This record gives sequence, structure tokens and C-alpha cells, in this order.
Amino acid sequence: MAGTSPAATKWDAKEFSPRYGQDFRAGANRVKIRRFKMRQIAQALCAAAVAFAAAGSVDAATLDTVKQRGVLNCGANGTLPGFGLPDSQGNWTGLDVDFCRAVAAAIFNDAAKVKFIPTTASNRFAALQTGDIDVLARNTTWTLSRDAQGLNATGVNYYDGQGFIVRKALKVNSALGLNDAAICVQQGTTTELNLADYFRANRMRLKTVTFATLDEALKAYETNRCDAFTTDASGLYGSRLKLAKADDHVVLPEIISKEPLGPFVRQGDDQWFDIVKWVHFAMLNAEELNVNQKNVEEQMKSQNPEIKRLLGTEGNFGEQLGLTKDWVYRIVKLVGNYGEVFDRNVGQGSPLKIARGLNALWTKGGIQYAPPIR
Ligand SMILES: N[C@@H](CCC(=O)N[C@@H](CS)C(=O)NCC(=O)O)C(=O)O
Repeated sequence: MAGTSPAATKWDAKEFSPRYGQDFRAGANRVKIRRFKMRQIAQALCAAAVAFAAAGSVDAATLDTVKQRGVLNCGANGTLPGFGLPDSQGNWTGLDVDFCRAVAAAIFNDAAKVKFIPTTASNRFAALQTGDIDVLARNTTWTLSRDAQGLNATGVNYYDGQGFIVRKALKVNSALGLNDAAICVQQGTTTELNLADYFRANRMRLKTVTFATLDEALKAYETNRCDAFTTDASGLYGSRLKLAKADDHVVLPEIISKEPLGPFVRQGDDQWFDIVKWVHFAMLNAEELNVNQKNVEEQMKSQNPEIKRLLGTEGNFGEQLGLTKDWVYRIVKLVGNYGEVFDRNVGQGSPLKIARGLNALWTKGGIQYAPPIR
């Protein structure tokens, strides 16, 4: 692709090009083998660090620790509109931010008892495993290796997929037109891996230009170091708002991966895993049963058995989790149901105006579905 010459390319484009697959020169082969070995060593070190951190830090009573501390430590994204972002006064907003507030509401009956700790793509899992945070709510994709390496995904609070943004002037209207393009991407993400897969699967050549943070990657794209910028589609909406001339850029139609985003806990504490998991399910069930911030007082008098179980006017479901009977009442009263939280942070009530799409309830054509409280 003409016009750009990236300063740093992480992978040699030749590695992903069938055109170069047959005729590596001996020198190039040695470089490839050295790189492969270095990657193997890096992967082994990384796995060892994860295992060490997991073994050294898991305490089995996170709920007690959080209660004693009097505040939930929430690993958030500090730079992503719609998901996790503080304003100049330090007021945090976002879908993930509100999720942590909901956990705090359930525990403390006070949604403000959360300390938001900004995490990056690269340090987020270590922060969880060392105990610096109790929950990671930072647009994180649920994958097998993350689940297997000391972490537990607790559910999906946003079904996403990866997309691309390009300058309109490039006159490319499909990701398949990006052969030989330089693409800006963030390190330590599934995004980086999917990008390589997509180009390899479509026999296209790729120049990957990697950065530690979203803002660096976006700036590099904006200043023409790359032909395209790629990230989760949800991140593209927020990123587009950060571009000086948003209308000069277009999001391409392809979604090249599944990115089920959701909160994570570390392995080793089933009670905590259940609490975090069921806070999300409670918010979904509340939306499904039309229990919201405005009508929750009224709904406390409901005779509908499902609403009675949800709001704790019947049964001891909160207690089974180690919480109180009114745990869902607290969540809905202080934070809202899933639909309300979606709307205010990423939906029609927000600057992002993202449609519910896959994130609509299963009763409304989407795939958000919570198991029943009973
Ligand atoms: N969902 C992917 C990507 C998550 C991710 O870190 N995305 C970037 C781009 S949207 C981000 O949030 N960056 C914020 C930052 O680095 O400040 C994953 O879990 O690996």
C-alpha cells in the first residue's frame, strides 16, 4: 500500500505471505528461527509469571477482604469512552465502571465504595493476580487461555467484534482491500492476534505497527503512520470521537472476530466468582422483568414470583451468595438494570449511540441471556 512506511513493524510481513512462503533465503530463515525461539522463551516466561502470581496471591475470601477494606478495588480502563474514563474532576463513567459500582452496591449498599484503578492492556491480568484489584472490568475478551491461566471470565457484559477504521481518502471500502497496508494496533490484546489471523487467512500481506496504548496507536494512525487502525468495534466508536476530523474516516463493514467482553476475577475463590457473575445476571434479569431505577420501589410490592425472588421479597438468594436479601434492589436502585447502564454509557443516551444489536436481551432479538434466580 502506497504512502506509508511504518517506523516499527512487529512481524515481518513475509511471515504471513504465501508469496514468500517457499523461498526464504538462509539468512532470513535464521532470523525467523531466532524470532520463533525468542517468542517461545517469552511465552514460557509469561506463563511462568502467571503461574507464580496465581500461586502466590490467591486468597480464598475476597468478599471478606473487600468488606474489611471498605472499598472495592476495580481494575478499569482509564482511556476508553463508554467503558472506563475519568473526567477532569476524576468522575469515572463507563459500562465497566458502572458494573463495578453495581458490585459495590450489592456489597455495601453504596455504589461509591469503589476505587477505580486504571489498567493497561498489558498489566491488567497481573494486577488481578497479585491482588491489586478485586475485579477486572476493562473491555476484556473472554478466551480459553485467559480462563486457563489463573483467571475466570464471569460473563459477557458486551458482545463485540473487531473492526477497522480508515481514512476515506484511501478509497478502500472493505478490509479485504487492505493488502500490504500498515495497520496500527495495540500490544497485549486479542486485536493484535486476530489481525495476523485475518491477513494470513485471506493471504494478504500485513505491516503491523504496535503501540502500548490506545491513544498512541490512534495518534499514529491519525498522523499517517498507518493506513488503518484496528480495535474492538466498541473501541472504534469511542476512538472515532477522539479524531480531530471524524468525518474524514470510515469504519469498514467487516467484523473479523468474536470479542465477548466481560469482567474477570482470579481463580481460587468460588464465592467471589459467583458474586461477580451474578451481579451481571441480576442486572440482566432486572431488565427482563422491567425492574428499573425509577420503578424499583413500586416493584418491591410486586406479587410476580420472579420479581419477588429478584428483589428478595421472597427467598434467601442474596444470602446464598454471602450478600443480603436486598442485593438486587440495591444494584437497581443505586446503579440501574443492564439496559439503563448500557443506554447511558454506550447507547442512545450517550455520545457513542451504539445500537443494542447482539447486546439486546434474548427476548428482544439479542443474545444477552441470564440464568434464572431460583
Ligand atoms: N478486547 C481486547 C482488546 C482490549 C483493549 O485493550 N482494547 C484497547 C483498544 S479499544 C483499549 O482498551 N485500549 C485502552 C488504552 O490502552 O488506553 C482484549 O481483551 O485483548
